[in-house]
Amino acid sequence: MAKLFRAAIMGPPGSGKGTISKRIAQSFGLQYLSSGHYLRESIAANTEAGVLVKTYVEKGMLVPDHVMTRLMLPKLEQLSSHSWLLDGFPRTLAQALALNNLYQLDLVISLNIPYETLRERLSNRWIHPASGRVYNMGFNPPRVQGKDDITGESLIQHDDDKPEALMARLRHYKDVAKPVIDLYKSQGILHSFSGTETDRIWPYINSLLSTKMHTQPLDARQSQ
Ligand code: G5P
Repeated sequence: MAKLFRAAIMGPPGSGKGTISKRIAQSFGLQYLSSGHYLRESIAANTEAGVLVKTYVEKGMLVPDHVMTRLMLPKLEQLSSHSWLLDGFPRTLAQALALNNLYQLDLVISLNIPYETLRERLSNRWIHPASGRVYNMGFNPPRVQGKDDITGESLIQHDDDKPEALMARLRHYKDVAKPVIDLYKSQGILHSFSGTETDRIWPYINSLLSTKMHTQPLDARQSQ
């Protein structure tokens, strides 16, 4: 059996973690787990965890570490026989250390995107709440304005993309991410990518993953 591959992607709100993660999952067949999507799903389903995390997410505040690890680590246990990619977890040093106790990551991608780009992207972002599909009115618009491509249901904006919450999210990110980035740098698994366009960053990430996983992307294999 091929060795399992464990990766995480980090970056400030709006840096393209979700967009890139979906491309990685599709191209390389990794299971993809987004902490933000999982939290929003729990909120929408009004689960016990959803009720607990709702106020934090709406204000753009980080959910406390013990709550996050209690939610995410059991999800990972369910994926124990799969290669996976984490989007948005770990976010803090405490989360990274809790993850480290259970799994050795093979690779961490860190996205460095200028502030102005982040602000513009998030104010144009629309979501299909049931599936987590993300649209951007400029970069990745839905076929019919305001409607999900697959279901035709209405799109919404996140409460945490509204201006006050957004500023708080961007400010916090830097402080909290620094020790996590330093940890992964010291483990020799951090790969940073800078730029203003996901489509320009993607080929570098695609090529890195092809090398690290010693495989070609699924779409390339299928076309052979
Ligand atoms: P999330 O959901 O993890 P964020 O805030 O880290 O939220 P977000 O906002 O989902 O991350 P992203 O995934 O980095 O952003 O970016 P994306 O969604 O792919 O792209 C953003 C927009 O830009 C989209 O509309 C996309 O189409 C567009 N776009 C992408 N590339 C380009 C491009 O090249 N050009 C253009 N023009 N547009 C582009 O977490 C949400 C909340 O959950 C809690 C926190 O409260 C958090 O605020 N939470 C946690 N709390 C504690 N610990 C954790 N580990 C937590 N994880 C989540």
